[in-house]
Amino acid sequence: MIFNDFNPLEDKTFRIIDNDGKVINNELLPVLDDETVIKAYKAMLFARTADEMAISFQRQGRMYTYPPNNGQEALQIAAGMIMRENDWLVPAFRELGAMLAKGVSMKEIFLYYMGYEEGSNFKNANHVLPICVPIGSQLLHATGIAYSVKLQKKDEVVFPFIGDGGTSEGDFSEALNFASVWKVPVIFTIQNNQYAISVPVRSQTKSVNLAVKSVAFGLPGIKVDGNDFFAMYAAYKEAFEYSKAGNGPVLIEAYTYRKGAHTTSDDPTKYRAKEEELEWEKADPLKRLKKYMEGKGIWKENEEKLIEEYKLEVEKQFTEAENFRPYPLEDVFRYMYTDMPDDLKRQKADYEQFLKWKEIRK
Ligand SMILES: Cc1ncc(C[n+]2csc(CCOP(=O)(O)OP(=O)(O)O)c2C)c(N)n1
Ligand SMILES: [Mg+2]
Repeated sequence: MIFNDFNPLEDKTFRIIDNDGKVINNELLPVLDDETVIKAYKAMLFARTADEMAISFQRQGRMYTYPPNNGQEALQIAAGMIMRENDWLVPAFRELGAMLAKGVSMKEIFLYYMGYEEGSNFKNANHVLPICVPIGSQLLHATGIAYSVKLQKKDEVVFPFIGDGGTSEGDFSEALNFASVWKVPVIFTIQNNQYAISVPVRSQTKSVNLAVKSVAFGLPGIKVDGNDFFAMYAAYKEAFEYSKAGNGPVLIEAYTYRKGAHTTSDDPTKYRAKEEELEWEKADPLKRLKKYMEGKGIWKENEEKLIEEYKLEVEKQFTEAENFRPYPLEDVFRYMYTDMPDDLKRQKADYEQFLKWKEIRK
């Protein structure tokens, strides 16, 4: 088992290709045909293109605050390739690649960031929970779903995601603990992108790494190079087989880097050095996988042309989202309860008054 060979207590990191795309661990290289590797790269490239366009649309004032994913594509696409239709994706808010891989559309993603409820109601993606902003809470949902899966003897595995900062929340420990005690099928992924907004990991924990937190709760854990598509794929594959067979949960720390800002409201130059960003640039997941493919002579596509195609597709989906139905004030208050409680009714009436007052003042 790979998990046995990379003991997080010894701070080992599981890696298969280096920054130049060279295989350094041939023994554990997953068996994937060329076509599948190319498909994975294209999915990563699509996710990156879509992400960059989302930032641009936000900058144009055409949608609200957005959390960039640039740099975190490999681990997300690897997870997406392992998840089956009935497996559950339980995202936080920086899982664009995994959501796309599960069948969520960019139109739905855009609708979410325009405030529409329909941006959480995925038409062609099965078993995907809505984006979850209250840090850590989604892990409890994941353990709960897995408990129900086990109770109903279903063949489904649950894939929740959390950030490095999220591991300091009580919810993280509670979810891992009970998933382990109940021996339910959950694969927890920590996207350790080194920061929680401006707070670096070293200010977050005294643990030697984040995977080691699995030890206390009695489940297998592994720290993986999150920018190494092959290592992430191999780790997920093993975790998946293990959990699916009824052995209980697994914790994967995907060691990666958030290349962009925390959100479009953040400025990372205020808290991190350019040198650090340049150092991580060398480990960029797309560059690494492309170098691997070039080394094998299997990458023959015109990348510029591909990006142009992807941009047209994303643009089309954005236009559809932008021309969606009007946004009534009612929607802000409507979806939390079946019957709107009195205090929300009051808030809504107050806000309507305020809008009227603004209109009169014009
Ligand atoms: C319970 C809770 N506390 C605080 C916040 C504000 N907040 C939003 S993102 C964030 C940092 C999250 O960092 P991390 O878990 O590392 O995820 P990342 O943003 O790096 O993907 C915080 C503190 C929140 N959304 N929910
Ligand atoms: Mg983080």
